[in-house]
Amino acid sequence: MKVGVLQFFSWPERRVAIETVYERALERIEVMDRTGYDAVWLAEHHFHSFSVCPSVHMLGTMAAARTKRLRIGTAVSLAPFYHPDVTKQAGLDIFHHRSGTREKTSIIETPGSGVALLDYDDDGWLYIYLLNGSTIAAFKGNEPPPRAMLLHNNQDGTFTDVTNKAGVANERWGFGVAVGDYDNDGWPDIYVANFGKNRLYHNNHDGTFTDVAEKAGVTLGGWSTGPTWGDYDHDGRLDLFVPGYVKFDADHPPIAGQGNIPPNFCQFRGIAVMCGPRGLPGERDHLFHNNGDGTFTDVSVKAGVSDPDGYFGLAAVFVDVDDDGWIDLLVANDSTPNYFYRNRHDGTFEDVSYGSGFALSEDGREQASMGIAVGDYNRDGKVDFFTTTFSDDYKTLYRNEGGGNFADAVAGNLSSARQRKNRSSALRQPRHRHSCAAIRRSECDCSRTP
Ligand SMILES: [Ca+2]
Ligand SMILES: [Ca+2]
Ligand SMILES: [Ca+2]
Ligand SMILES: [Ca+2]
Repeated sequence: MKVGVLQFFSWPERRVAIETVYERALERIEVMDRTGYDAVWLAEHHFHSFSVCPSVHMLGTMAAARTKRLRIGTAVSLAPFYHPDVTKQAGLDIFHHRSGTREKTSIIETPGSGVALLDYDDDGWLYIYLLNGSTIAAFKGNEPPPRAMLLHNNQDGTFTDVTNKAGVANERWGFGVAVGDYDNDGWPDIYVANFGKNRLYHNNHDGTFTDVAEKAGVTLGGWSTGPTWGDYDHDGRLDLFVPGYVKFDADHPPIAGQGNIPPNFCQFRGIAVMCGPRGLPGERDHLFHNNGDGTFTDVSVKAGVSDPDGYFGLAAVFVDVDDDGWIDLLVANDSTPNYFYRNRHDGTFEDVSYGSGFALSEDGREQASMGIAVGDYNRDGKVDFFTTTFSDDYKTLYRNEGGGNFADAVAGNLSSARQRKNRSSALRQPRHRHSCAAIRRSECDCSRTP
């Protein structure tokens, strides 16, 4: 049997007269009829969630087509959203992200950068700040560095590059950005996490920014990644957490088999690739307390969030996980256990990563976590989390079960008994960067690189 499909896209078709839709559809059915088709499916795709019935276009075509020899079938699919790509018409295609070379010979060339949406001039419209990466050549001053881009919203669906006027080109190797009004002047400021010194762009209220990171004491200087703002101590001022990734020396990139780096830490599926993060020394994390006078104090150790083992942090978020009115802190770590720090309400945090179930996947395995999305997906009033991971691994949906406990909702096929067993097993694992070796070999591929 020869079967054809005639598709209807309900939303775009509404711009065309019904008669025209019938005529076009019947013309195609005529062709199918003449060319040996035995049957045709009239398939309708809806682009909104409130309509699941066949449209008049499809029903009319059905009625008209009954006179034909063809057998007619119908199907309605539901696509809740329609996302046409408007990059070019919005003027956003002028931005080009760069990160090293195509060969990706070192780990610094592999992660992406980040983007922030902010209304920096308080006109009620969101603007786009796109971070850029860099190259080893640019980092060493041998070529112009790639630039970040701030795109002004023209309020007509298009954007204009205002980077030069705003003074936010960064021109460093960017890996994360977070927006927050740290000085409570009502205007959002921008923190940029780089490889090398970080930026704190203070909003001058006139469409321009000034980098005050040095004066504020938040430059750091290693490899910083996805930062987050939050007032963890309830003093009314936003504080800043900055995860660290890997200690990397651009002049002496890690080489397989040298130093403390086993050759299999620089392989992917048996093929030699860049080294890391396993085998490389990790960069620590930093919590900066806002002093209220334009400066910050690094309180990481005192607060209990300094990451003394140097896990490979890529993203962080301040959020009240347990609904006690105090923000807690989550950190997505690459190839190492994730952190969940519970706010103790006294300026310090309790590390409940393992007991909560957030440190490892349901089968007791550390994943290569790359990012964290926040939202209450099951509408039970408790905020849930979705972490992105490396290729070949599943992305984990952490369902918040209340009381600071998570369940891995993706690996839901495991029995609750298995879950309890794995969680208690995880609790016994040593908190060590290479805990991979302590977990059963069959559950952990140590040759994997991110
Ligand atoms: Ca501000
Ligand atoms: Ca604070
Ligand atoms: Ca809390
Ligand atoms: Ca929930």
